[in-house]
Amino acid sequence: RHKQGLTVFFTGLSGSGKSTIANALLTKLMELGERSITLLDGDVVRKHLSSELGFSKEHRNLNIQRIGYVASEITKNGGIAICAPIAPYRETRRQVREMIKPVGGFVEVHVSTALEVCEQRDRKGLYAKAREGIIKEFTGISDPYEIPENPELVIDTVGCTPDEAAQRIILKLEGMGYI
Ligand code: GGZ
Repeated sequence: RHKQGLTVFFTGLSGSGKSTIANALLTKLMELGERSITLLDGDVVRKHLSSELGFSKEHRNLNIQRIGYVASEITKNGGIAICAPIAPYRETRRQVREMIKPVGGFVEVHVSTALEVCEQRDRKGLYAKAREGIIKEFTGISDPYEIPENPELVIDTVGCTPDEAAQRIILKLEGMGYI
């Protein structure tokens, strides 16, 4: 294959559906027989790469820089990196884009599921804990989330299955000539 590498960078609130869509995308890309694909999921990265970090602005940014660096190496070597952190700060997301653009493709996907919906689902019970003040600096509740201004794709999981969301991303990647 002669195609360049690329990074699909998800951003969105906790419980917005990033991981689910990222996994559906991973499956579809593998079925298409695409190049080596690496999933850098938020909580997995936190465990293996950023275990000493908390959720202050500085620590979140450091976490995202690390993800961005690993994704840029994968992209540079012609692979596909799928990243799925919250990445709440616009400036940090911009830095990651700047780091990856020179070495390959970059597609930012905003999983825009509304806070009310994420909180109502509350799959892991984190929102309830954040409301009670048990978890501090929780994105959307007691910490900011800066909405992306120019993402390549916006996906609202209300009225769209993970499979449909992943298919929209595939079409986008094909349209951009990345796959
Ligand atoms: C946000 C938190 C927090 C706070 C723990 N704020 O939905 P999850 O549980 O499984 O994924 C979330 C994950 C966020 O880590 P990220 O590395 O994606 O965040 S960032 O991009 O901002 O660095 C959530 C859990 O960790 N979690 N405490 N205070 N999410």
